[in-house]
Amino acid sequence: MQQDALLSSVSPALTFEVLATQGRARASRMTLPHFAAETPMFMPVGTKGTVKGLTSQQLVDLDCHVILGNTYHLEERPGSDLVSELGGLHNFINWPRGMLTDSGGFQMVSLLHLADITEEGVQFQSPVDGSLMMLTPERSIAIQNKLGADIIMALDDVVSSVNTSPERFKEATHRTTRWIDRCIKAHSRPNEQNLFAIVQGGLDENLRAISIKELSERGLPGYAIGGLAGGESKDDFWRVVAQCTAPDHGLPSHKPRYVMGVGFPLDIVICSALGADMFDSVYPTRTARFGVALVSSGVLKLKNVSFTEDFRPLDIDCPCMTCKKYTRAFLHNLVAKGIPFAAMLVSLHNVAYTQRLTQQIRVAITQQRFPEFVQQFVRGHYPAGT
Ligand code: PRF
Ligand code: ZN
Repeated sequence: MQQDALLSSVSPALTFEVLATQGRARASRMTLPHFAAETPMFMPVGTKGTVKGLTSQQLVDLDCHVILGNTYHLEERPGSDLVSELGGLHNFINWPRGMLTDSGGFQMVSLLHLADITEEGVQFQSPVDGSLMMLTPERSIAIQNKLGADIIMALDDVVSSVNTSPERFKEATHRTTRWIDRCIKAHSRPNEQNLFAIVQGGLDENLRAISIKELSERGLPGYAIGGLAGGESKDDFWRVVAQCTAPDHGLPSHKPRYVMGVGFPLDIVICSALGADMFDSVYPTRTARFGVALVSSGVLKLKNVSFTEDFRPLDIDCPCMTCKKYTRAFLHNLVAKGIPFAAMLVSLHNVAYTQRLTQQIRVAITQQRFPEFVQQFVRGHYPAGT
């Protein structure tokens, strides 16, 4: 049955329709060139063109709607020219659904610690061969235009939300606005790819307000909330997300809102309650490689000897292949021996868990029982007295 949208926006390559709301939370459909995605949604990260440990088919089977690629890692190897010659990133990695590429600056700053940021762009030294690479707004967009993802991200000036001076936050906020205009000008495929802007401003309410206002005026198909999930307190994190999603003076409510770098289940639930629609993080797959499984009571650290004779699945209610076929005892044995197959099996389960969580959120909002869902989720994770 076709539902009428409560709020909607139409851009050349993206249609966003809010189908149900409860409080600030919303369940929406976001139609992209390669897929009609449902939100709130979690997007697994495939930094170098693959979500570590999982095949494209497994990601389709887990009902992932959009996955992430990264400009810097793909440009470094195999290079956007080669990917473009092979028909774009979708063809190259054989992924039929939605794809989003991040602009690259954040990864250089956060992972490499070798970045030098100026008005021109972000310069950094390749950890592979020491060569210098300069990522300007124009270059980031040119690379992303060649990769061909459904959603491309603006180059933003990202600074850590902790241990940064007020002057640097101010500079980064205004520079991000100046760079969005260079990104918009450089974007050569607005009918096929959607450029999202990224709100910055650290934990400062005034800077965030300026960033929200200036970026919203650009009328882009969607908006991201950046500069969070980097070690600030939960109170600060949720306060800034709440400001960015506020009905008054927040980001446009008829457009998708994406909180970058969020993958902890609790954060996905709370940010959805605050009105965010999209999330991404390496957390489910990275934590799987450390032998940590996500379950309704929190996490299972599979290295723990208590699992030696535990013949239950990771999660009795989980329909994933790992839970259908393998016991905790078997997984513990693989993890304890450092066998890579363990990482694959636990990654599969963790992505399944995260996808199921967002699906449950969407259904709960649609059925107008999201507050009860949040209560039940929190009770599962934090039993009385803990
Ligand atoms: N900017 C970009 N990518 C990101 C972030 C950001 O602020 C975050 C949050 N710190 C995760 N990924 N471009
Ligand atoms: Zn499972």
